[in-house]
Amino acid sequence: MNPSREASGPTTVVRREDYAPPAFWIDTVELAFDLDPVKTRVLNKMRLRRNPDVAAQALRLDGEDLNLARVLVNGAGCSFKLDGETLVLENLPEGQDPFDLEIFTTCAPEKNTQLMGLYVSQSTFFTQCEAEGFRRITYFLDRPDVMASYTVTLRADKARYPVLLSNGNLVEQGDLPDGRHFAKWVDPHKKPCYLFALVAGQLVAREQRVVARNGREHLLQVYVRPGDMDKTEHAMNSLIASVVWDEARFGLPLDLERFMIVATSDFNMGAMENKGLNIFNTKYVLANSATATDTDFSNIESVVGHEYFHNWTGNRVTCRDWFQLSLKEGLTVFRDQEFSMDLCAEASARAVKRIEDVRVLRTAQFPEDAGPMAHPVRPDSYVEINNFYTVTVYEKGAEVVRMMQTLVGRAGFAAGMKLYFERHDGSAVTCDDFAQAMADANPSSDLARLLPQFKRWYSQAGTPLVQARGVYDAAARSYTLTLTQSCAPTPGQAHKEPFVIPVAMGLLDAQGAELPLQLAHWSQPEAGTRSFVLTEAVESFTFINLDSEPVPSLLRGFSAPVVLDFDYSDAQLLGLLAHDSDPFNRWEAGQRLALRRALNAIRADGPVERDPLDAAYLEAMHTVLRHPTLDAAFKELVLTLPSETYIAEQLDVVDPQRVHAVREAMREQLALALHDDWVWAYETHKDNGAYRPDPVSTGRRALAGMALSMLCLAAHGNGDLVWPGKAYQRFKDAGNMTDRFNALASLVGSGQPLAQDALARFHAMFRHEALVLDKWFALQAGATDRGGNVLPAVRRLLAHPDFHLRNPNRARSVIFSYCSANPGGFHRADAAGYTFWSERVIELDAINPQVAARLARALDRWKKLAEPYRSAAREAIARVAARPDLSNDVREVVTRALA
Ligand code: 0A1
Ligand code: ZN
Repeated sequence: MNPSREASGPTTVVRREDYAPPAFWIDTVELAFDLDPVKTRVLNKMRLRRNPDVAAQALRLDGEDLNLARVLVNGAGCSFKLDGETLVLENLPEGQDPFDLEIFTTCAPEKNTQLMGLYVSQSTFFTQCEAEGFRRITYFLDRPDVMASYTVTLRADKARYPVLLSNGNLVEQGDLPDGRHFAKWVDPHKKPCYLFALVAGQLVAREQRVVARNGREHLLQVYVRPGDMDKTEHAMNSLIASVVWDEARFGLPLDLERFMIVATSDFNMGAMENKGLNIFNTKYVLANSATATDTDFSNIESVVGHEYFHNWTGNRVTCRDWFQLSLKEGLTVFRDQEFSMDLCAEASARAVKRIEDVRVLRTAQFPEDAGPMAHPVRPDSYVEINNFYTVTVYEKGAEVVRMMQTLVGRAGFAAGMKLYFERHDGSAVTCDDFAQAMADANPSSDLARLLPQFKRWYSQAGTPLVQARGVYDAAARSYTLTLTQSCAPTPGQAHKEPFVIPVAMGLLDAQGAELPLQLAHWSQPEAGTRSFVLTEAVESFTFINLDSEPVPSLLRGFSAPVVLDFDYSDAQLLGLLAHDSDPFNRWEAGQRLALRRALNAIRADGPVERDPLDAAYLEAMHTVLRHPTLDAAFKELVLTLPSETYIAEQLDVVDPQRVHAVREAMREQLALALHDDWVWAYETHKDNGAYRPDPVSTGRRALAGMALSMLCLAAHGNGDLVWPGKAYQRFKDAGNMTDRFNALASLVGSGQPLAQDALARFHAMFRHEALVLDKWFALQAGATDRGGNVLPAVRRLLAHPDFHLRNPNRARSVIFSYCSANPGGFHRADAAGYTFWSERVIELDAINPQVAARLARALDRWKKLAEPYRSAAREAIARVAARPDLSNDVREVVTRALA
């Protein structure tokens, strides 16, 4: 059992309103490490001083899982005590003079399976300190508003750990007796301890020197294990593009001589922005065309960008406390989204990126906002901060920043960023400080005018619902649009005040042509998309000079993170799908049409209809698929049905098996009814020549892959052997991983007998490529359930020699792919899926609470389930909650689920 767990006592709730500045500042830190997997020795020499603004009190230093050997104050022994794991020093020198505190501790990196603090992965040392991991390395004021200058000396066996890295600049290195060596690093920037990092091991680096606009030269490095060098080019290119973009778009230069990325295969999250020494999950670094898919390539670009952009938004200006997490995360996600969009050469590719981002928000964040873990973008309290690295803080936080940009314009937003850095560079601030800088830089904007109300996006949880109603007055030639906003209660927030909701919109005539907009008080009409700001619970807008009833295209580009309800007729949606000038709403119209059909079939009495789709819908999909000018990526998005998770969210009571059956029936019908179109789509999109991960060829591969999976699905229905044979051939001959994996997935997804052989071959081909094996596991655990066959397969996968529960990527590839991404396989009437879930949560919790707590969230929405699922899910959660030895992480999740 984890020793920190027994000592931790009753869980404490941390509240935002309790924030108090630290009683001491730490100005400098000198750390010396003698690295050893079994017992690493850490000497921590700090220079501290009392915070003159805070009443004199004892110094309380955070610690976790440390062995304390010695404490010296100004070089002499002193009295101290341990309060739980907190080191308390009461008799420190009085007055304002700085004093030295020296603490000597040891820790056991090899035993660190939580992957927080200092740990070992494949014989290499890594650290992870955000949010509260530094206290597992040494005693410290482990809070982001304490910013210090760091000097770090690493000592280790030279043969086993030839590369020794930490933040900042390498100032000295050399050999030591007994085959050991050392390296000394000085970080020129002050930082909070969560940005500290070290790495030591056998690594090689791809290097690139770049010259910034001001003529300064920088060294960029991507460190990996020696066999992985051939998979680093894309990450390096993404890094270079990030450096260039941040300077061009926001005038933010790289402020370091050296910027390093290091990849590790054992990592709880995607990556970490440690100052000058980013540590990445291998999944977001390593890629070549043979092992990585287009999705991998694009994720790498985003994550490399994301971590790099944190260098300003997060590191130069950091968070005062962890409640402000979205200050850096929401803003940095917004920045990485903009970066990826700006890298698109074509406007249509920008729209595709926007649709993909919104899809993530709606399938992951909207359910979070409606479930037991709902919290504001800036939470009010937490038990375990690790549980608040959420889609709300990240993705909804990014939407809040995006709305600010909508309200002040692109240039105004850049001005706001400039003012933010002028005011706050080098300090630890709050979400209010960011919003204030944006407003102050744009004094005549709607944002400045509405700032206090706008900030409700930070304080109120829940997804607002905007109901729109339109009335056409033929005599007056006017159209009155009435918008009503509301927001359902969330835990701890029964009542919500109205939000500031930017509504970008246009009006279309019956033929789909864009109409000029003219509000009654406007002297002349204006063409194209216009943004209106909804601030009241109910507001009406009257448009004039309209000869017939228009079709409104509302919330263009998804201008606010809300649910929009408008009673469109099928004909209106078909018109929007065919003609809307806004690609987002064009896609949205197709999704609404599909969703309506899915919900009708789910709500109907009796067994699931075989053919839930009507001729009009199928004809519309045929037209999109064959459209001469739409690009392939967009077609693939339109033809993809809303996910089971998204469909389920629209229902008050969810029978997951019925949702699954209906969606599968729709898919099969699409496959059969558009058979000839799929053949055409496959044949005309399948070959792209040499592999390039650009948006156009990525889109072509996506559409070809979808076509192949539809053709295999159709074959499953009609006994055809040709297409499974072609898919198998494609699987064997493919020139890149995207095509190979799509072919394999087509066989597996349609339950073809050839799938087993293909899976075996795939495993044999890639048995030494961990990230590819993750895909192999995930594909099987996420496969379409046929008669309950997935769970037994998943249990067999757990017993596979390549399955390692301790490796988070591998655990996710099997367990999460099943419990969180395969509703049809997971929600079983016999409750066996839930039993499996509870076993894994408990098992993982003893190893890695952070990963366990994420898994625990797979049953967040249990209250919506129909019987027998609902009672079975509650029992499974209660079984986990009954364990006396749970981590705070899992305890918080299951307690909230049962509340
Ligand atoms: N700040 C990182 C996310 C991150 C958070 C916690 C971690 O601990 C395991 C790791 C990474 C980001 O936003 O990329
Ligand atoms: Zn981040």
